[in-house]
Amino acid sequence: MADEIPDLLDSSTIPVAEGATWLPGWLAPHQQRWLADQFRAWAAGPVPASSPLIHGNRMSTRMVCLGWHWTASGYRRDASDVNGRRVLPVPEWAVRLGQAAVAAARGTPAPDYHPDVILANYYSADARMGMHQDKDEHAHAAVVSISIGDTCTFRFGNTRTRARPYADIPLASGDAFVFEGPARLAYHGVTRIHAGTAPPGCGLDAGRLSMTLRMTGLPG
Ligand SMILES: O=C(O)CCC(=O)C(=O)O
Repeated sequence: MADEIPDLLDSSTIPVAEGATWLPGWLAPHQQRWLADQFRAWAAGPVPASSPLIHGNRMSTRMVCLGWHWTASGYRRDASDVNGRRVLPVPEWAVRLGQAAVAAARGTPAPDYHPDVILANYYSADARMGMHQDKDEHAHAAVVSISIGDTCTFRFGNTRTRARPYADIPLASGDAFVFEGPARLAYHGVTRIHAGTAPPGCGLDAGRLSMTLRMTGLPG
């Protein structure tokens, strides 16, 4: 991946809100394929993909965590709700990938960005993610989301309420989305997966994979 990270400043950017930027077509097909292969390797263990419980209900995505294991009660090192094993570390290439995405969104290098957790979610055609804020982190640093496979409708809202105003964004395979600063605590979710839209060669035949990079602000 070292030489495969997209050029920092060579991608189109679409501002969605102050601090929120959509990077359509940011990753080439061979990069998407490579990331999909990484996900399959992560899902083989030590901690397999699982659907975390939220308020007694299972999420409809299948999640693999790196760096820290996420549960509805916060981040921990061991996947106590799955098999008790420690999750894999965040690979160095993923830190550089995150820095490249933040740099592309800002239009300036982002050496300050050091993601220490990846939440990778696989969505089958009927999976969704309800509107929520990412507020389990103790740091206010950027969230980077990368999409592979079927296009989804990604709803990106405001910081006050799950309701309007929001924008419905068709995140497609290879797109990245970065939110930070005034947009960091905006409510967001995935309202629909558009089955059959995964482009040939992206590494997924069906469904959608998202990789979300964050800084927890927790002591290493
Ligand atoms: O799948 C996505 O793009 C969004 C994931 C998400 O909202 C999250 O992990 O908090």
